[in-house]
Amino acid sequence: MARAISMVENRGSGWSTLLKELFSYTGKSRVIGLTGAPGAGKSTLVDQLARLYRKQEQTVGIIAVDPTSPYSGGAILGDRIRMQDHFADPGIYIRSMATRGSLGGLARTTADVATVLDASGRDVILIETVGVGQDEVDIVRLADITVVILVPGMGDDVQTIKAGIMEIADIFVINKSDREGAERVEREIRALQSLAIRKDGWTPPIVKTVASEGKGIEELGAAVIEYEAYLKKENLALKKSTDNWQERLVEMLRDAMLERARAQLGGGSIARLAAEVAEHKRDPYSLIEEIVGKKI
Ligand SMILES: Nc1nc2c(ncn2[C@@H]2O[C@H](COP(=O)(O)OP(=O)(O)OP(=O)(O)O)[C@@H](O)[C@H]2O)c(=O)[nH]1
Ligand SMILES: [Mg+2]
Repeated sequence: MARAISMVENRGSGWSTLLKELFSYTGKSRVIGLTGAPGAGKSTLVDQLARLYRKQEQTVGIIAVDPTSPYSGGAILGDRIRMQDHFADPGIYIRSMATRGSLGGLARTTADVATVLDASGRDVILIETVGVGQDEVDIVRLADITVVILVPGMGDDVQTIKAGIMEIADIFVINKSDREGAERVEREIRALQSLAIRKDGWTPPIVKTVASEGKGIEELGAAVIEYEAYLKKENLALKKSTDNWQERLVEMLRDAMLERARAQLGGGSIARLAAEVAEHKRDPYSLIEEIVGKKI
């Protein structure tokens, strides 16, 4: 498994052959994406959810995305220590990804790693990502269920985070509810929810947790089941999956086309062309048309 994941992550030779073969075995895992500000308690919550699912005799795959990013410095060590509990349990597979800025998009690579875990027969896949940018929004979009984690006492947190992340939440978690202000955060979320009704008619529930003490975890598990039941009842699961695939296909196409254009150009020439444009020796518009072979 580790070798398969590395191959896919690094685009090692044979990666696409592997994914092609694996695809027919996928689509059975429940993929849950968890996102939130640095230090919100994502890893603690993932750890607790993993425990819950293991108790129900489900196998779990965990992908911790980009734990070495400057947003969450030191998390890798913290995650290792916290998750050591599980290391003896073959029912849990944990993988950290730190591929920001490398081959392909982070979202695509994460999706491909999830594909490997899915094909391996994991019942549940938990993806932890720091909710800060477009990459993360793209990552959680590939999940079947997206959990957005907020914490009290971060002032205008709800306000700042709402732009990108709020819309993608299927379930809200207010972690660190042992701290003062959990009710206020809940009120703020409710206020935002009353302004925008979701297209699918689902009102994301708000679950209060104290992850460090294992409180509220069963409620979170129940909220996940409730959402899944809603998708099923309303026949929305396939639609959601189709929407996700539409995004992913565009993304994959973009990558493939870019790769092809790069290969045609040969190494180093993008830099040379950029210099020519910078020196106004040629215009970028005709240049791009030439590269993609569209001559008007
Ligand atoms: N008081 C309190 N502390 C908590 C709770 N949940 C987690 N913590 C603590 O918050 C700190 C950060 O928790 P993590 O699980 O590492 O948070 P994270 O969101 O994964 O952090 P990054 O991956 O670095 O972004 C740890 O010291 C946890 O023990 C909670 O419910 N209440
Ligand atoms: Mg973490």
